[in-house]
Amino acid sequence: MKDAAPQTIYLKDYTPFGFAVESVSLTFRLHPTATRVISKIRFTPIPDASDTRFFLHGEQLKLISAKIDGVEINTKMVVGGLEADVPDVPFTWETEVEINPQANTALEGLYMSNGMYCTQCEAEGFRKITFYPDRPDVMSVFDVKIEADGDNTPIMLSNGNGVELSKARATWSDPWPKPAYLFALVAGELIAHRDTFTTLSDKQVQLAIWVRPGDEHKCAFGMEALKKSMKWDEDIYGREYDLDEFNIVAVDDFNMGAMENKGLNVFNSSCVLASPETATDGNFERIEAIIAHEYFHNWTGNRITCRDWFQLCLKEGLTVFRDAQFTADMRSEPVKRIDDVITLRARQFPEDQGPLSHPVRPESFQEINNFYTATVYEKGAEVIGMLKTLVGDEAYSQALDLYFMRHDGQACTIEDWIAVFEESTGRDLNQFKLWYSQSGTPEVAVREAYDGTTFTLHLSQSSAPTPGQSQKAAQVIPVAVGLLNDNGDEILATQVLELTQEEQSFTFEGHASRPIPSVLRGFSAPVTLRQDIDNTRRAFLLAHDTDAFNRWEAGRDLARDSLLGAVLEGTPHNTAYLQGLKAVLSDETLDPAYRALMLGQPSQSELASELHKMGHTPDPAAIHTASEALRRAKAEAFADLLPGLYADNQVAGTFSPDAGPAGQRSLANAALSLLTRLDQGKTAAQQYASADNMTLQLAGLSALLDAEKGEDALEAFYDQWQNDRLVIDKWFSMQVMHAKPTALTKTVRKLCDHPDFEWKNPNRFRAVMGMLAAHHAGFHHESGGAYELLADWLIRLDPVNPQTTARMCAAFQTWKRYDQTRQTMIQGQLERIASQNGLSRDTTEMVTRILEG
Ligand code: B3K
Ligand code: ZN
Repeated sequence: MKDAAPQTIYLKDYTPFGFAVESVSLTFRLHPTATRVISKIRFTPIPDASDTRFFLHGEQLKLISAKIDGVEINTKMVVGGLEADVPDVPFTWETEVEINPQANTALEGLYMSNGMYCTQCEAEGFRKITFYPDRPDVMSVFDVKIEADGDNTPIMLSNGNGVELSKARATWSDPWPKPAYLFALVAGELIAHRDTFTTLSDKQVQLAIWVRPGDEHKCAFGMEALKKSMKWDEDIYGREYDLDEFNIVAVDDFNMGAMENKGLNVFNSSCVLASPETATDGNFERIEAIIAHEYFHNWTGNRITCRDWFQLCLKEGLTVFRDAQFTADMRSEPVKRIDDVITLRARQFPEDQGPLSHPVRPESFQEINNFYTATVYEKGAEVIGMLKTLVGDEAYSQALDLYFMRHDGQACTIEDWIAVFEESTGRDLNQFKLWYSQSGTPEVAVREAYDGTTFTLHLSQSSAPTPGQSQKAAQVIPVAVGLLNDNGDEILATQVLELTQEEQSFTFEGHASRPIPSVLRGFSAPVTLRQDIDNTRRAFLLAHDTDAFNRWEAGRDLARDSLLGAVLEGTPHNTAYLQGLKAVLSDETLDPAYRALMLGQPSQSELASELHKMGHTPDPAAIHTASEALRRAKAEAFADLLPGLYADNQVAGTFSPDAGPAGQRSLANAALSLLTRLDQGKTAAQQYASADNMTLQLAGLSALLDAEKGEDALEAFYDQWQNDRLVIDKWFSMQVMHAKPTALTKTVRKLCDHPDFEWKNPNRFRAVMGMLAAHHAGFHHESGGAYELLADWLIRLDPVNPQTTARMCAAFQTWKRYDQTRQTMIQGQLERIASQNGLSRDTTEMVTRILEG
């Protein structure tokens, strides 16, 4: 829990720190319950600084001594840190503090995970390690000495280059100035999987992935991903690595995916460890992307960092955009785009359309950890994508070169970023900047007109009010459009229309017959599109659109309307959709991964949101029934096709996680899921029994659970994998995901009693509670039992780990979509959480925003 009382911080109040930090030297004497941290920091007062107060952040620290230039001084303890009288000339500040890593269950600062020392400092964890100006605009070089009892901690790592490494002592030096949030230390019994990389300028970098003994065989894929990322960043962005070594460590207890500490990336073990037997294709792809993401931060985040935490999207939006480009290059561009849009709609849209809505650059916060959101990350990346679309690829590249050249070594703002683009392109980006300050998802409505030669698209935009923003100004929205003729030939290649006003018309001359537009190609802006077109048109686009994204989107729209019709009017599922989809599935010229995505359908939560927007009150049970019915309808409509799809996409030979074979497996598994509805799990049982990799094994298990024939397989799965934590997480999740809506709380309660439900481990907690919240029909079951169960566990977790608790409160963010009874039940649970004594700042802020928004 935080020491500081809740306080709202505003972007407009930014003031620079009055002192520069020239150097930091830290000594750690590691001990599980009483680690000593000795700091020696060289401060220089900044002439004419507006704020001359010498305030250092510090939380949960026991101060042993404080000196200035070698002389003991008195300090004044204040909320969140200390103050002291300091000279007006450069001076050396020294403190010794004691901290207790073992007691640190919040996993922020220095903590212990299975006997291993580990740190997480972003955003404000360094203040739990020593007194320091813990703000990203204070950058310094760091030297670190680590001392320990060599038996338990033979390996001791920190940022930068290793200088002296012995059994009981290690010294590290990081020559690149960095903010404290990029500090890292790891110590414990670790084994390295090593490799090297030779950079553009022929420098050899030593690479290592450090893991616990026993996990060595799960590092090879991550290492390949790292080397590919290093190469890609040189090739595409001209960015070279800048230290002699690059270390990655896998840690079991971690609040998020990974952390880009300079030269020492720390990873949640689930985001780096993989072997064919234990990781699915989805895991492999995610690992590759996260390794790339953290590596890319070396330039977008570390060399150029953020002035303050309001600028978080400066590094996160850009780095997500870069990792998406990387995945698209390594794998398939349309498949990656579709995956990202599915995620954006599932995670960012609900955020932006509910009480937690905030701009990509927020203007205030109480707890910054609550703003590592889909809006900052994923919408932040969409904003970069739009900018690139608007200025063009070449101008984007030039602007990035200028950004790296001009701002290397600085802590920057969105204004700096925009200025680089304005200067290098000559374009006025004032209106574009609204994407950073205006929250909510704009809606773009499309109307068509044709007079025999001229085809016109009338576009209009609007944005619903969001918390704190009742009025919205028109934004600049790049709408990529192509035109097709009746035969499906492209008669106008993709063009970007710039919608800058509330209403605008765009004309296309010289069309002797009415063209068919394909609008918002590649999902060129994070908006919702309202296009008054019928199913015949959609079926045409599903069959012919030359833009792969929009072709998928046409199928998705058909599926959505079919589902909405079934929910609202009980209409049977749309045959145009089923026939069109069948043609796509049978088209062997199409990438299997793409065809697998085509087989998907909007999630139940997405349908609930859609119904809510249409003015209906969503009924989770009816949505569940309709979704299941559509799957069954597909199984029946494709009965003659499925066995062939399944058989033709079996991959022979040694397992490879590459996009090609992974795509085939995803199509075969999508076919299996439908086939199971026809053969009562016969094929699934065979697949489960013969699977030699986790992708096939888990898909087999999943299908068997769907067919209610999974009991034996579940038991066998547990017996086989009980010693592998990451696989056992899957075992927990699977059971929650596949529970019947009426049995969900019972299933989850039973799992919570399982001896392996180590609830203090974030991965395990999320495997169960995250899945509970994601099970739409079960979570929103009319009994309200799941609401209560989740609230019980959030109340239990909060004193242990506020960050993970607060994040999971978002499960309740959509509460106002539902009927009065459900709303009252959810409100009751939110109020119950809010009323807990000593509730963390993190959770208090989230619950308050959800209740009040
Ligand atoms: N920058 C970290 C996230 C830190 C989260 C702090 N609550 C990982 C990433 O975005 O790469
Ligand atoms: Zn990041």
